[in-house]
Amino acid sequence: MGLDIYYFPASQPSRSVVMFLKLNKIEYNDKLVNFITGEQNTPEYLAMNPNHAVPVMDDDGFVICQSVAIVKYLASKYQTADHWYPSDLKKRAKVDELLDWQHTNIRKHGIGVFFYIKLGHFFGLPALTPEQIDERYKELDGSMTLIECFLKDQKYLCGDEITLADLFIANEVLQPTKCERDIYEKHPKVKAWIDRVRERLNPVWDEMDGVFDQILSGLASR
Ligand SMILES: N[C@@H](CCC(=O)N[C@@H](CS)C(=O)NCC(=O)O)C(=O)O
Repeated sequence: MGLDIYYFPASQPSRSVVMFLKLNKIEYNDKLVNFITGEQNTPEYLAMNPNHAVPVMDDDGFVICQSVAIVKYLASKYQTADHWYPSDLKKRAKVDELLDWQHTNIRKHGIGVFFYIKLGHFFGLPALTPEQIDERYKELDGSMTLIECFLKDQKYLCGDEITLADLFIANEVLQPTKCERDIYEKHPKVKAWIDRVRERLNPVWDEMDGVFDQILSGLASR
């Protein structure tokens, strides 16, 4: 029993949850679920999460199957540093605003590039045509431009302190950087922010990114 976290490091919301746990020194039991080989589709896993996805948290029998809800629960339960998810109503609403945005925008457009180029064939999807690839990068470019607007002249997305919004959005941006094109070419401001986030979260960021890279290298040889 205790805090069980079902996750896979090639999954961006999984990395956000696990990074949050590590950064806040919260003890948990590692439960790896390789969604590329279909481990999320076993009857036991589906009984816990019928939506067959990682991450999932099982806190002594209390199960939550959405990454943002998991991290908000953990932030409250362990009373983590206020900057992650501020108690101030208006500051918190700004973090929530960006967490909602990430799910419907950068997440969608980052996956549109990364998932279909790197993982699609493991899920039986046809390869994208060059025109489709261009279109996917164009959509991602739109998300990157929005991130620049959100940043204004701030250090982080919601001001001068790092929040859950930076953690989740940075992990979404990381995903398509594993493909061939340089997504930062037109967006140096986003690159500078990612570098700042990485530095702020290290060594945890590099540790998780390294495991993600190992998974991708293993896939390339299959
Ligand atoms: N909204 C969910 C998304 C979870 C999700 O889409 N997970 C992907 C990996 S990033 C997955 O497990 N996919 C496997 C599947 O759908 O079968 C969250 O934020 O937790």
